[in-house]
Amino acid sequence: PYPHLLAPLDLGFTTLRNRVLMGSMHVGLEDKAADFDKLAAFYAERARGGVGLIVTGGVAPNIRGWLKPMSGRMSMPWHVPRHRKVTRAVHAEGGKICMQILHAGRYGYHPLSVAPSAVKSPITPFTPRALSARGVERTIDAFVDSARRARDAGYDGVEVMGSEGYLINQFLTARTNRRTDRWGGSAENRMRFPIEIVRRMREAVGKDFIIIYRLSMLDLVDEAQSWTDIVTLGKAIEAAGATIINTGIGWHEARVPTIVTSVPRAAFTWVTRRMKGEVSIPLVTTNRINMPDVAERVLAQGDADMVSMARPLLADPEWVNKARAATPEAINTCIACNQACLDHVFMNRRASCLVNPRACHETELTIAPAATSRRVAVVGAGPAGLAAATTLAERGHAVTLFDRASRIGGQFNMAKRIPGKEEFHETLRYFDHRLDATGVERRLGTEVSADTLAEGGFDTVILATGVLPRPLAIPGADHPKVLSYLDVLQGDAPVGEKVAIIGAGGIGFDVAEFLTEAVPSPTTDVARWTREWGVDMAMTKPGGLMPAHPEKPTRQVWLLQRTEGRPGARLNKTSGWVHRATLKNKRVQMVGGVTYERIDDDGLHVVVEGKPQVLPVDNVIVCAGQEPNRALHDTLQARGMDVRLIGGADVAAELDAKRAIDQATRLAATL
Ligand code: MDE
Ligand code: FAD
Ligand code: SF4
Repeated sequence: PYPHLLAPLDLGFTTLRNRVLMGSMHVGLEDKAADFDKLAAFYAERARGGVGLIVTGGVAPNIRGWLKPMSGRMSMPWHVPRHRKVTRAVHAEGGKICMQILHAGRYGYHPLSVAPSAVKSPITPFTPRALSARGVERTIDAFVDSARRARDAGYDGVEVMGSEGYLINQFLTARTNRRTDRWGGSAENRMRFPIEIVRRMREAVGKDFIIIYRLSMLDLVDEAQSWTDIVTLGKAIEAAGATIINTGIGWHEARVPTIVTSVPRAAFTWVTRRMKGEVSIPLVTTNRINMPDVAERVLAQGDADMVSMARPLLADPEWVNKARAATPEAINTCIACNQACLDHVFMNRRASCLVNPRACHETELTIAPAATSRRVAVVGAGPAGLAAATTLAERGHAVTLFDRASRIGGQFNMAKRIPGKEEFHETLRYFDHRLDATGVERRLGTEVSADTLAEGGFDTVILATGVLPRPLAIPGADHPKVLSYLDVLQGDAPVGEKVAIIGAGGIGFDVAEFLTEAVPSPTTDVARWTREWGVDMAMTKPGGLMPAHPEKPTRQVWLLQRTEGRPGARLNKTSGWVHRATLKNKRVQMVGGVTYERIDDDGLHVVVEGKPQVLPVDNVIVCAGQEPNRALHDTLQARGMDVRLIGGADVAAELDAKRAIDQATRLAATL
């Protein structure tokens, strides 16, 4: 299976076992020496899973290069030994690993940050100090010194982080480099910094050490590098001694999404493709590649020599082994939600994975065979019930899974219908496979009562019965034009041309996208999607941006909330801005501080900023929160049964599959 993906890659002095590079991810375990046993276990599990080459999360070459105060760095003798734990663990599993050297420059979230010029970024509060000419030299030395120490620590190589808007990128563009010395002023001068880093690094580490350079191939910001300059830089980096060139897409401050779930699969491999033939060392492509067929296609069509995947290996450490075994259906697919990985890292929390709570918790959350087998009933086949049932069965318990619906998935069956959330299908495909693989007995289309459960002879009942939508309590709430999101997303109720949505939480936003986007959505088509977001595939101008051409909204929608302020402020950190921009493009009126008066034939009567208004809508859709559905709990407990609550049935909190799956897995790991 997958002949291109699984082919070894000969680098001359060493050979990688396949074409999968695990992309750099800061997971929150790299900053303290005390966390390195956990970090080693995390990487070892991925090496055991067959990955060709791992790249660590970014390590700073000096204090000024910190991402945040006390970030991990590699600049002192005592930084080396802790990394040996990681390299030994990976090598013991037959893997290879490179340490990424990342200098944050003006993205450093601390007052000591430096950059080519004192230009603040729009997404950090600190203005960097401009490096002196000596400071530039010292920074290059720090990169080289880090690489030397990485070699001492047993790494097979390093990756020089030259993209995503970090320090090296800041040197490369007029946007951030206003210098007039030999490090700025002309494109050639601006390129000197990374070229010198790679050249001196190669001299210092010798020939048989991997140097990956992550080249920013599409900046997606203004005043960026032109394609001609990027090619010139790529060639110079090769000449300076790099072994592999990896692709970087978009600065962090770019306003085009690059990795969230609504970005099409393999949406940017055409960028790497443009570099093919310009350099002769292997090229790695990246972004939103998450399944073997996608990776194989990208390589077979010649876009690159390797694929980088980061989050997909959080979701499933066995990804490569499963591809090799030709069982892609067994892969726990990354749905690109960012909820447990990037969102956590941006909030200074340890990363994990929504679909795999063991990620980065390998030593703490272990799934071992149970001492004694129990008979367990799991009621509800939503994410919580599915995670609990399969984990319990894997441990040797006899599990019966009930749902009143005729199919598994619970609310994920609604989520997967939202344009841009097509990936949610994959989680249900995975669980469908895993239910069979672990031997869970399915009893679908079965409304469960306390009697059925009492008579079933179960030792334990796990209630994963989810949530009930909170009803609306205003005059006219029973008007025929009022629908709940269930009516729309589950019941396919017809919806008119003009719609008001009450409640602008995650579900309100999703419903607004559902009502205004065409089907199939641009997420299924790279060309439509790039046009919609203003990405110029011809790369005519530096940065690769062109005017955005949003597709026409299919309805006129008002998205309303009672709370003052801008709707969507509480959406997730790294994806919320994409949802807000999407609805803005669809001309959805987003209004905060709304008082709802009543609903009648004329529409929805509201008061905004003290002024009464009538929104002349055909339908009002209620997305006003949810309550736990625990109807069975008290009766079962009164009968003396061992009953547990998980997921939405325990705490109802809108978009919370992360909590649901985590809680279910942890409970199932200990029963
Ligand atoms: P926000 O609310 O979106 O923006 C704040 C305000 O700034 C404005 N803004 C801009 N104005 C002009 N030009 C721009 N380019 C620009 N960008 C933002 C906004 O409009 C807004 O103004 P307002 O509307 O309020 O008037 O920003 P936020 O502070 O909530 O955060 C935004 C994010 C940083 C989360 C963000 O933009 C991010 O989601 N971007 C995409 C990131 C991404 O997906 N990158 C690709 C891969 S991830 C990766 O490679 C590695 C990640 C590791 C972590 S670090 C680990 C360490 O501990 C990255 C750390 C990055 C530090 C900046
Ligand atoms: P549910 O998924 O609600 O499952 C409960 C199941 O129990 C149902 O299948 C129901 O039929 C069954 N059941 C109930 N009572 C009985 C009974 N008596 N007998 C038999 N069966 C019964 N979350 C995120 O984290 N990220 C997202 O991006 C996201 N997007 C979403 C988009 C939409 C449109 C919606 C509606 C939800 C979204 N969610 C998202 C929320 C997520 O789906 C829920 O957090 C999650 O489904 C909760 O899982 P659960 O297993 O607790 O409950
Ligand atoms: Fe992928 Fe979501 Fe898991 Fe992150 S949390 S690895 S985006 S599935």
